[in-house]
Amino acid sequence: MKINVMGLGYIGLPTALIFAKYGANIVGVDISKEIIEKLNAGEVHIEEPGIPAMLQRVIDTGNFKASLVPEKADVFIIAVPTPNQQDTFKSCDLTYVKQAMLSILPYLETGNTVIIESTVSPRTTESIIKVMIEEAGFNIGQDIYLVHCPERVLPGKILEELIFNNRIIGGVTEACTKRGKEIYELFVRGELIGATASAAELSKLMENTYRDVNIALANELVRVGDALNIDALRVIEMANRHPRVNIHQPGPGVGGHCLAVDPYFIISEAPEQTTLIQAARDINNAMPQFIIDKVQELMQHYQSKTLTILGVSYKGNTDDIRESPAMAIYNGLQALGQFDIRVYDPHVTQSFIASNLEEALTGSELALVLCDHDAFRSLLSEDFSSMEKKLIFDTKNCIEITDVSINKYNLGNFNWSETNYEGKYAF
Ligand code: SAJ
Repeated sequence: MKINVMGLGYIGLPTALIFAKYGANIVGVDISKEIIEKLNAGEVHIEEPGIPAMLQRVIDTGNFKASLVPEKADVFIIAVPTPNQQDTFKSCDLTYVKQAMLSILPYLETGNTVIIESTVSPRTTESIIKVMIEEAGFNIGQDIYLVHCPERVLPGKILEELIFNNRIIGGVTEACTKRGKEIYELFVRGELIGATASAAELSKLMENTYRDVNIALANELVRVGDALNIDALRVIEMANRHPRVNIHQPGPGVGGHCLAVDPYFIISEAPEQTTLIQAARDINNAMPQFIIDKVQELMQHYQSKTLTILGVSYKGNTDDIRESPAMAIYNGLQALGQFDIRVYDPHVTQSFIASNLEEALTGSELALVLCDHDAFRSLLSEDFSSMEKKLIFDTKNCIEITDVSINKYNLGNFNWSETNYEGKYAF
């Protein structure tokens, strides 16, 4: 089986490599010359466990090559980004999907399968992609098989989840679904769930929306606890011991290219029916400002000027800063012009990031933890010894230090008043 994978980013590259590992002949296509050259030289441009070794392996076996242009093949998989548009409801931007489709049309032949893995608005495959292929002279379900097979893997665990997660195979016709299943059977060990393309699109979007709404509930609980002087973290811990309750973890906001993006694809198609989804987005979007306000209070209380941000990626153990709430907090604090701000992140390479933790913390008066990287979880009290004031504000509740010489505030159970009746976290 020969496959063209269009788009070699966080999803396209692992997908291409895993198909190659299981014996398919892969041409990975991307519009970036730099990415193509790097990959063909065995170098990876994204951070994801297991990918560098797998790339080397499939280059050695001759099952993978990267190219700027597609080739004739049996299967064409589209895994390009679909960012939000700048319109009222931040709807789905199909520019890259359409470009990828146009670039494969000259290579399409009867019997080929086209698979859309990119996240798209409900009904896109049927009403836009199908029409593009039909206009090129093909019948869907007879000449060309068209399938929406949404990616649902968790960054950080992509290779494992690609194999073991259940996979939705949304065919435009039953024949399309059947063909889609035959393709993914090559490596998927989870169930291959047959569906219509439209139901597959909405399922993918609702999965991320479910998580976004539940995180919003946790973040709202933090604000309630803050207003009522109650430890929200303890509330979450206890409530989650009920057999049917699973409150998610609060944090400095929701980032990444999925949870902070996908709910808008539903909102834009059904604005009047999505009041809850819209409210959740607003709550999560407001978290960076909530953190900035708390940092200002802390800095004022301790009469401090210098602070160190620990972590700027959108979540732990990734270099991805897309839609990162930590970046919004960094920029917001910078814009205040009141503080001397240092930044340290072992995963992200940017000019404003200090080269090591000690350099970032020496002389600092507050360590503001915005990411739960493993490298931060394992920090010891000694790691903070060069600070001018030993103060930590942990918005991810991941630092486990209990040393009494370090003042640690957690998001969810800090108490900013002098009259904290539990006395635990009062200034
Ligand atoms: N977050 C919280 N509290 C939580 C969980 C997450 O604040 O309890 C934050 C994270 O810090 C991060 C954001 O939410 O900023 C998103 O992180 P995530 O780990 O929930 O998800 P993603 O965006 O890395 O990956 C999601 C996954 N979707 C689901 O779990 C339903 C993944 O399976 C999808 O494939 C991926 O989106 C995608 O590509 O759509």
